[in-house]
Amino acid sequence: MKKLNAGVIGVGFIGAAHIEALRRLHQIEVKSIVDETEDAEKKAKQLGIDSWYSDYKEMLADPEIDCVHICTPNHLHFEMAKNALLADKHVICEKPLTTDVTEAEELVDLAKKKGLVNAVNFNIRFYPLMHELSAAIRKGEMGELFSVHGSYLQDWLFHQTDYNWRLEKSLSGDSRAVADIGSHWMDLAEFVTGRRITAVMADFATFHKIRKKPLKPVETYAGMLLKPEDYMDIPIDTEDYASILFRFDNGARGSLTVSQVFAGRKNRVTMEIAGSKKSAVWNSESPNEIWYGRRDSANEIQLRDPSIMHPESREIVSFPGGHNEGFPDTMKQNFSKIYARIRDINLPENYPTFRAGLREIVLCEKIVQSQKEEKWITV
Ligand code: SOE
Repeated sequence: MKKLNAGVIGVGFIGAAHIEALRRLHQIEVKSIVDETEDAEKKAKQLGIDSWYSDYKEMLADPEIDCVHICTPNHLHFEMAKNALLADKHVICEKPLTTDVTEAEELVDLAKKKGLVNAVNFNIRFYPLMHELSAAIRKGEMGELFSVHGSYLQDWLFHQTDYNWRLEKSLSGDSRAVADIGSHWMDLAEFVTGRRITAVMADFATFHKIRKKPLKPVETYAGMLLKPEDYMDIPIDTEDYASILFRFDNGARGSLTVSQVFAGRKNRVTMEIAGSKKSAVWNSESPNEIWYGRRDSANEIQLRDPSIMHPESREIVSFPGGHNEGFPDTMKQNFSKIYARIRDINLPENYPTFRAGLREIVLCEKIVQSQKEEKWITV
């Protein structure tokens, strides 16, 4: 099997997670990293990587790099993804793909024109029980779908002193909680149900209208280590919280609550689906089990066990039942499918492509519009 070389731009929390996931796959080498601070060499050495750049365009000029991972703040995604495609590299971009629809459309078109593999890291689909539920729904095991609801709750921005680049519109985009975590939930809801969201109605809230920004940079989830005296006051104009109502194309109804200030919920996605035969409930903090509810017989809990799963979900399980898999495994499974297609372009696009990235930007824009205009918006 041909060895493929990856280059990772941005090595904060999520870039390092990409590197770890890639290293757990066979015949992929993380050849270079890009870090645009003066710490590039230090970070590369810490990560055990021999090649580093402080300008991503230099990495794009390396003919040995097959696939570029973009793990930088959101406002840089468009330009980097575009230049990577123009340099004939396959691209895996963190979400959101861009900060507006026009840019995302341009990337979808360019990737198609170039015939290059393009993907967005909507990793939550790759919890094996989410593939399992998707297969069960497609095979009619849940019956007709009545409703889909859930939440994505975090607490890493709970304190007024919690700070991160995602709080700044110029780096992150017009929406924060919805674009950052709501987009994962909506991608999951459409993937699992196979249904499309057709209308949205949203209500946002910003509880910390002023936040205390550290006087030195902090990586995602690392803010807890700073002291209160190292901050300055910054007004906040993106949402800590949102509630959204949905209509789906089969008439199903739905709702989502996202919050980045929900104490005690670290990074918890819940998905609750009601069908005419049974209902299903799952959450990402106990990702190896799913609850099925019935009216006329006993409820049941299915544990992630490849020996009793549908073939399409069994193929993204690496360990037997009881040997739990979690967040890092979702990225490994996503990358495994993406790199398989880099090797063989005739394989199906069974991972989130730039079109899935565009879809989430469209949904986020409609949600922001609904919040501003205080009414239902058709998608
Ligand atoms: C921060 O909210 C964040 O890192 C998201 O950006 C990720 O997509 C999610 O996986 C975890 O939390």
